[in-house]
Amino acid sequence: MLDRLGTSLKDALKKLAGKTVVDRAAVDELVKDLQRALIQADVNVKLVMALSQAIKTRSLEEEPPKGMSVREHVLRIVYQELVRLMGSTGEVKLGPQVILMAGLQGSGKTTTTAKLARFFQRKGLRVAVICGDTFRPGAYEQLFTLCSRIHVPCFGDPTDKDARKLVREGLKAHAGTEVVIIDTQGRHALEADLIQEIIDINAISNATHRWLVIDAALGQQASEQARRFHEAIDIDGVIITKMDGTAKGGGALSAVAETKSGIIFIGSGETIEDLERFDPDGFISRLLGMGDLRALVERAEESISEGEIDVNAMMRGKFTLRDMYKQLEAVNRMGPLKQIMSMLPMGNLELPGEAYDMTSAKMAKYRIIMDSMTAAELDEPSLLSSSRVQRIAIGAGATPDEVRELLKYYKTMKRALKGVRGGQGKFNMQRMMKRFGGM
Ligand SMILES: Nc1nc2c(ncn2[C@@H]2O[C@H](COP(=O)(O)OP(=O)(O)OP(=O)(O)O)[C@@H](O)[C@H]2O)c(=O)[nH]1
Ligand SMILES: [Mg+2]
Repeated sequence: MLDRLGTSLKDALKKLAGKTVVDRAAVDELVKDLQRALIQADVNVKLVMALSQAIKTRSLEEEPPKGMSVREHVLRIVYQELVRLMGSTGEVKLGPQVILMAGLQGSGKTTTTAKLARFFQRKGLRVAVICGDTFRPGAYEQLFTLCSRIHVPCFGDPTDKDARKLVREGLKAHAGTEVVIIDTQGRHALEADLIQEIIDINAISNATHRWLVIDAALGQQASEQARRFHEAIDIDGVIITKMDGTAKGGGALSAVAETKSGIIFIGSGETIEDLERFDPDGFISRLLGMGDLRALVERAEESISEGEIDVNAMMRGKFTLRDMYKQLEAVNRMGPLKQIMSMLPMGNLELPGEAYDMTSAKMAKYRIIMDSMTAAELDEPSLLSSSRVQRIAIGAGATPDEVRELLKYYKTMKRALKGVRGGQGKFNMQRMMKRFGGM
């Protein structure tokens, strides 16, 4: 979305490379590029002008800190001003809480409810959701389907038209669950009865948080919505969705930042994993191509914390299907390889397409197939006779060939690990896994 901004800034900053003094012409040129990119991203013109002025003044008047090149000096100022434009982030507590989701129709409330359930689940909290949407046809099925994939209980009743009652019952049903998320109905505009309903549900649920979901494609108009919902139920966090599908993301971000409602998460895709904690520093540093190692550390920590993969057993040559499953899970929790790469300083590095393939569709399929296996089979893959392969295929909605393909992949992995164990060359599996985990 703000990709173009990143690219044009990098080009502009290149022009400053090797310079010994900050000259007005170079800064002017850089600011002009920056303005063009920000306005294309739908950032409010007034904000853009204020930012341009600050960058110009500071670049020319502030003394570059000792040991800092002209390029670094300007880059630092551009970075600081952009971070300021993006505002601050709100706090997300990892404890018992009730979260009320609000937002207009199609903004992404239901999808985000499931993504948040996944987020808290990964942090080790028990999560449940309530479908408080009695307006949209199929609302309960949509939420139920998303949540059952991650084994999160979903309360609702598609035949009941009383959202207030559903919320009351849902809270009772989920009593004792640490995090309860309430999905609500959306309309194409802020109608009076919608506002009244959300006010009532807020009172009934005594919600700890009221989070507003906004579509990034709204651009600058996002501020109006943020303001109106804030007036009704005192929004304490905004989630901007569909950042992956619009060029106006900068507008939505800066407009919401200006209303002083903290942006807490960003939705960047349709899958349940496509939710990122919003962090202005990280966001801008990634945009400027400086890499965001912090975000990566967070993810890597989560993925390895369970310590599920017994590297030592693997080194001794014991590598079962269960180990492979855990491995795939770990990679899955880290998010698509492509996303991980973009967080690294060498974010532009191109990987061959096949490298990504294994992390997405196929990986999901393999996991489903392995879910149909018994514990004994996972521990002892040699048990897998052709009749068992047949049974597993049916259970997983796959073809026997797909099951055999997985077994072939498993054998290849096992052989590769044996090679590693044999100590051919300097490659050290344990060290590699550690590095992967410790990044
Ligand atoms: N690309 C992309 N699509 C998203 C994202 N978040 C949600 N969507 C899609 O947006 C559409 C609407 O999302 P929902 O979650 O149903 O929106 P909602 O706010 O619950 O809509 P109503 O229940 O009708 O008010 C769906 O097709 C989602 O898959 C995102 O971050 N990126
Ligand atoms: Mg919905």
